[in-house]
Amino acid sequence: MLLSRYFLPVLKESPRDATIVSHQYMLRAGMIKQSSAGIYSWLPLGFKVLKRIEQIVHEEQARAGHIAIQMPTIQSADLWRESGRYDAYGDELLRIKDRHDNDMLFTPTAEELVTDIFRSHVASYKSLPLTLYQIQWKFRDERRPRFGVMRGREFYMKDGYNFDLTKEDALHAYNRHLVSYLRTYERMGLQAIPMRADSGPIGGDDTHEFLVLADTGESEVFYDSAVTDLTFGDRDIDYSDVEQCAGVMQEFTELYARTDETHDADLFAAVPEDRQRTARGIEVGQIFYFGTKYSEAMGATVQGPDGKPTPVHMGSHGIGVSRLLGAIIEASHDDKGIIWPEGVTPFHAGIVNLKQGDEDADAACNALYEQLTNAGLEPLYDDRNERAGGKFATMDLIGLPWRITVGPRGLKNGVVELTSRKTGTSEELTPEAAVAKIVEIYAAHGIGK
Ligand code: 5CA
Repeated sequence: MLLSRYFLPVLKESPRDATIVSHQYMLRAGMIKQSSAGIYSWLPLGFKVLKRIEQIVHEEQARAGHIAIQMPTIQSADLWRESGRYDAYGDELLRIKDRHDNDMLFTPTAEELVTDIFRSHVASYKSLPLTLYQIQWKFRDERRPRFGVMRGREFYMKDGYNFDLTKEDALHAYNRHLVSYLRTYERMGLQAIPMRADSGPIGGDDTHEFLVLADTGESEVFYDSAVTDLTFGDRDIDYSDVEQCAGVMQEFTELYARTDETHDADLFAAVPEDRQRTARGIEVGQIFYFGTKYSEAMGATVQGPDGKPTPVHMGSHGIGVSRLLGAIIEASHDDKGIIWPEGVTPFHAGIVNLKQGDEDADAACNALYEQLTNAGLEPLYDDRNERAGGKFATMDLIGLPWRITVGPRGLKNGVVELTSRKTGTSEELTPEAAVAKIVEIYAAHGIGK
């Protein structure tokens, strides 16, 4: 993409109503624009990151054997009356009337609708296990929408639903989700710690939230510092292997890690004192096992091996896709702007031409652009006729992990400058070596050709 042709409405000043850094940078980098409280338009740069995150979620869901569907955002109230949640959900549920005076609602989550799809089409235990998921806009009429995409009213969420014959099978689905979420977040450059939580309006007994530690997080968390040493890495997981998934689940949840809702002072006191930590965390996902709560209320049964109708065991599993942009920025930024992890960056490298119009500099930039593109990467070339300082400031603000700076002086010596956004360190390399290095770094993340 040529910056001169892009739509990147950066702001010099931070808007006054933005109090946390991710919100400020998302506005300043021209990623989002508020349309009303807690509701945003996604401008090109923000939309690109949203799609990168969505793509990682899809890939990891596929790896775990889950099947993508898409359900409507507007649903009939009748299904919600069957489960009892039409009234129980309270003021966060946006209730709507259509022209025929039918009660409708904007989906805050989709347990009812997916259970209706299941009961209409699945009759036998032989079709199980089954996990259906979607990535879809949700609406919750939050009392205090704030912090930009962190607590929106309209937000983008991955919601998945497992259907299993027995509790044991459903607990495997729970563990499988936990494992696949660990991998999903790590690909985004995040450490998200599973913590025992409270189930709220979704219901059920077993639930874990995934928290990214950050000072601006809305949850207070208590944990054993040893949990932050755990990494998922490139483990080879067979998601159908019950014991393997249970083993990983055990490994990542046996140390003390809880949100304030489930915090237990006595258990916490048993953690070695020098490892007791209290911090803030951003909830980027939550998994639930709620057994037959919805299947019994809505008659979602299958014929079991004994020929008898059996209500299915279910759970639901969410990832805050749009919230993740905020969480990633909270976890990865400095005073100049965002520092995108390679896995989610909107563009893979920025090319800064120090002397637009100089024949050699223009030719070198065009060649770099072409080589990176041919390698399956997306560069952003700042080809504007602007001061170098302004170009650097924009690149730092939008946070591309790698910047190649091209100027006539360096080119006389056959070199360009490659700068890491994260460390700020630069090295002089031939243009070919700079491209090769960037290609190699992204290849390690499975990105590029
Ligand atoms: N049905 C279940 C699982 S799909 C469910 O709705 N879970 S949830 O309520 O925990 O939401 C899933 C994730 O969506 C949360 O972990 C959070 O990351 C994100 N989320 C929830 N509310 C908001 C909001 N108002 N703004 C942005 N993200 C949100």
